[in-house]
Amino acid sequence: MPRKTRARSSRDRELLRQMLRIRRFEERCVELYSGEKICGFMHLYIGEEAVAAGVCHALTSEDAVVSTYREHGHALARGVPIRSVMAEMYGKAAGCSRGRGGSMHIFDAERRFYGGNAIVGGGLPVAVGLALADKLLSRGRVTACFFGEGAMAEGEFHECLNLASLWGLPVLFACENNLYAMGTALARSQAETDLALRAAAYDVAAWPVDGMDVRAVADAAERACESIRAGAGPHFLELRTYRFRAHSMYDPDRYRDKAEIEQWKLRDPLGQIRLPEDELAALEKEIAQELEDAVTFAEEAPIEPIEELTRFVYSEVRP
Ligand SMILES: Cc1ncc(C[n+]2csc(CCOP(=O)(O)OP(=O)(O)O)c2C)c(N)n1
Repeated sequence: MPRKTRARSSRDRELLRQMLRIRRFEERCVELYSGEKICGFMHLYIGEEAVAAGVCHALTSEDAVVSTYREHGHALARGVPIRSVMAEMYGKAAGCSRGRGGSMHIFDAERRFYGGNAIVGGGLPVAVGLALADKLLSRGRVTACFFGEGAMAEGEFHECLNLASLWGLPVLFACENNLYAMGTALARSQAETDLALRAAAYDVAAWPVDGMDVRAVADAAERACESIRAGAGPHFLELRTYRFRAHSMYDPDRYRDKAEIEQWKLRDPLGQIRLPEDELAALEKEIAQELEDAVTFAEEAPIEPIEELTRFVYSEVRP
């Protein structure tokens, strides 16, 4: 069980702040979705915040992050400005992907946040390619790649782990094991459910972590990053977590027992670090203001003019 204790350090406070920002951002997105301000697919991260907050805390601004379609939390924890994330959710041109990507394609090359990817497992080769470039250029950077346990059933996962291990690439494979790939439970689709063991088959250092305990996640990510930077090659963390909400906004969520969901909610990562009441209230206020500013920004941002719609389809540079 995660330890429910008071914040002891500035790291604890920062981890709690990031988790709370992600939670409040997504709760607001649900309201905006109901009001049809946000459209299209939307996958919520609520319940899994400790993973993004803990892993991103171990990275430097030089490192890279590659994510999935459930990436609002990774983007925010990475430092992608909340205004540009919210404007992207609205499909506005001021969004980080010019409003062309929406919820599943948050992208910010300046912060080395390389998506946002709708394809299950699609980020894995991107991460391995980024890490290969870093290794060839001796840059000493880490690429953190988030993906779900469902992606481990994809051929890309096996190809990527093999190459990353063979070439000693600086990748942190951060597997978010929330036990379900859409409506399919891990044990119903995979013969071996010990995910670290599967990664270790490629001679990659791998171990499981309590993904509901943000301190445990941050400790594990720090340890893995230190080892990767020291040249030990890729590392794999199986982050055991749970999504409190359905797979996406369209999922009626009929494949899980309600009692199971309630059981996991008792381990809500946000409840693990306690702050004195006045400090928590101040933090909530700060986040609410940041969020209101982001919503106002997105509301007021102009929609891309129709004449621009065919831009960015083909290269505008003529050879
Ligand atoms: C290549 C591919 N196959 C199938 C899908 C449809 N699909 C979208 S999400 C998903 C489940 C993936 O589960 P997991 O990787 O565990 O991530 P989670 O959604 O639980 O975060 C599937 C099968 C897809 N987007 N891409």
